[in-house]
Amino acid sequence: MKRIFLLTSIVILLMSCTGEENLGVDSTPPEPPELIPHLGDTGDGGDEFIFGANYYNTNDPELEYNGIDAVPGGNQMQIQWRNITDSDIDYLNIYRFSMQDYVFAIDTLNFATMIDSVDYDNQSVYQDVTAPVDYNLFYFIKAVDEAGNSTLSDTVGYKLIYKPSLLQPSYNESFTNASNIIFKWAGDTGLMYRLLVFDIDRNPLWQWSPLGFEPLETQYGGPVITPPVTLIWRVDVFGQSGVLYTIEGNDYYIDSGAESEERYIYITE
Ligand SMILES: [Ca+2]
Ligand SMILES: [Ca+2]
Repeated sequence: MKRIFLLTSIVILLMSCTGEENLGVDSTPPEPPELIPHLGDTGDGGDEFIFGANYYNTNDPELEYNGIDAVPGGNQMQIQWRNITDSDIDYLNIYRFSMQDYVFAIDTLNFATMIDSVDYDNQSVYQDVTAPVDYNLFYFIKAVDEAGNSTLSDTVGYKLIYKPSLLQPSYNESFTNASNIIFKWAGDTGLMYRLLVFDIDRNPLWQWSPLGFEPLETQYGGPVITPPVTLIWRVDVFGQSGVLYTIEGNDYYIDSGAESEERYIYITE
């Protein structure tokens, strides 16, 4: 009895294999891509180098795996997803909607805008260069395989606010002593700011996080620097965080922020 069952199983297995090969058509849709919510920001974990703290480092995709976030420089939104396991992905469609677009109980695809379609080359990041400032923005993607099967991802959200304007030091300014540097910027939408100073390899050297109502100016207070050294600095701003929106029964806690342009400082002998 056992043997008959085994044989039958093998025959069925063989039949199903040849059946698929003869058809030659892939009817398996991709696994749903997993978008990464906003996990953190550069400098989270504080000024001390604490093992295991989140030192999100902006230009290293390995380290800056922090999900949806503002981008330094222009008004752009970065979205990120975990590696897609399917080996036959052809392209990705990128969708966006705001809370203003959202219509209750209507299929998301009816009010979301497809903002781009990109060839898939194993990338796990996309930058939306058309993201409007001061809107709660939600993103999802559609992965389409070579046979045309498609699957939607989950949804993530973030809100870009207005960027701080850097006032001083000016572009590429030189100093002989880092403690002579006065950082100064302007901004009016932030609940908190974070001045970030990196070395040329983008290791965080020093940070300072004043609240929005405090003077947005400080002297360099990081580790002693022996010239010649090139520093990179920028200012991140944070607005309200964890604001709850419910979309189609799912709760989203939306953070907000922006990242200034980056400037170089030369410490010379
Ligand atoms: Ca497939
Ligand atoms: Ca950030």
